[in-house]
Amino acid sequence: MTATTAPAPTVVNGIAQERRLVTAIPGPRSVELAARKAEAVAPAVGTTMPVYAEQAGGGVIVDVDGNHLVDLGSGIAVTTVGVSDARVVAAVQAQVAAFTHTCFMVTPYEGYVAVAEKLNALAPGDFAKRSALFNSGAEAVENAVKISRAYTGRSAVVVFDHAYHGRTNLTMAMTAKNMPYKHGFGPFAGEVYRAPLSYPYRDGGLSGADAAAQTISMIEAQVGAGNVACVVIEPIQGEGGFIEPAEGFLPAIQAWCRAHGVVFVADEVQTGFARTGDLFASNHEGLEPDLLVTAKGIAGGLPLSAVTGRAEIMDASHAGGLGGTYGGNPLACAAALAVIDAIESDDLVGRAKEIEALLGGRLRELAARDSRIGQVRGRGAMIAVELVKAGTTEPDAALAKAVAAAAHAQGVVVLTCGTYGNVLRFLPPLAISDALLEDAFSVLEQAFAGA
Ligand code: PLZ
Repeated sequence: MTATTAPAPTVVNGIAQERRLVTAIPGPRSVELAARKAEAVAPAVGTTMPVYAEQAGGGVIVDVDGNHLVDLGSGIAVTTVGVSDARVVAAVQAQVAAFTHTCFMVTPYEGYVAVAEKLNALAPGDFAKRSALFNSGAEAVENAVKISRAYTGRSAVVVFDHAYHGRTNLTMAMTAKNMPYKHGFGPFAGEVYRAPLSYPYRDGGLSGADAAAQTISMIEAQVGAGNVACVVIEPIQGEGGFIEPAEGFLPAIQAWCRAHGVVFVADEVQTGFARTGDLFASNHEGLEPDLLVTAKGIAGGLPLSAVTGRAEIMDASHAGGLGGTYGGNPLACAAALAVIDAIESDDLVGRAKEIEALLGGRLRELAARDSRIGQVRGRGAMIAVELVKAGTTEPDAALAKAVAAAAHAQGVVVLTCGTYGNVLRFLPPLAISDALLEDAFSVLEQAFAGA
């Protein structure tokens, strides 16, 4: 275990940074709300835990029954700076009092421009850049495809096995997994082609170069380089199971894109903003994506997403061709500016590395004694374990479900993912204390022992 440099506060946003259960999970008020949900909300909108939030701060979510839950999910990698960080709250409060909305396409405002300037400065690559702002990750991915098509005059989009890019029609086509994302919702947008991904745990440990050669040969044979507008890839796949391609895979794909006039798009919706121990996961192997797609961690929970890219590519779409009523909403921009400041001033990139050492270290110790943990992987505060039937590589989704359920019952919010549903993933807020992480790990350890 590594020592943390600064002592973590024991109270954040008025909330004690400790796990504390005062009722069964879910408690009676949550049960009541779940009954109302069943009547009022479309059942297709699922919930990981039937526990209703009332307040949150740091690494703790307090439910309507007064239970303090340890947050290892960050609302799916969103509250990177901590739930309800005071600086983000203050920035949004000031903005909401000034004006809530004018629409940037009608009477613009400084916050949007300032966020674009920050993104252009922070995105990898020493070249002129521009940004456009949207609301959700899926919307930004769609816009990256529009921008790539307008620039190249080509239509094909190449995506990967295990990819996740969203739930809109085009992004459903780009997402790999049928259930629950696509089943019955087609027909899907055309001109989307799926290529093999480097997946070291399951591809026999192909080198990055060999895996890339396979992928490139598939693209050239089945799509044709001259038809490809863009290749869209998550540098570490999120929903697909926190899959890190073998070293060299991503640079080889980027180099092929460059050589063939194909726009290389990094979908960093889940990996972005310090999560992986770099500001962007692309930094890890020195990638310089032509277009970088960000969302989630950018604005501390307010809906904001962006496409940031090479000026000549971003400039190719006609005036008025990109936008939307709420894209770059002033509240979300105020939050994003505060988040970016907090990432810098709190050295959250460094904190993500400490979390990797602590949680990744503990999980590796556990994996050494439990052969149901096939692999521990991920970087920074984006760590996962892929679970298998002991002594095999056969995915064990039931085990992932059982461990998650046992952790939930003890007040630890954990998420599952993976094409085979057999991956437990950990995405704590970077503001979480070591003490909370240690406590959550001991709950997980017991959950494994009991499953
Ligand atoms: N690209 C890489 O991870 C969102 C999806 C949760 P939106 N991932 C969480 C769910 O079940 O809906 C995601 C992502 C990557 C795009 C998206 C889409 O982002 O903001 O959910 O549209």
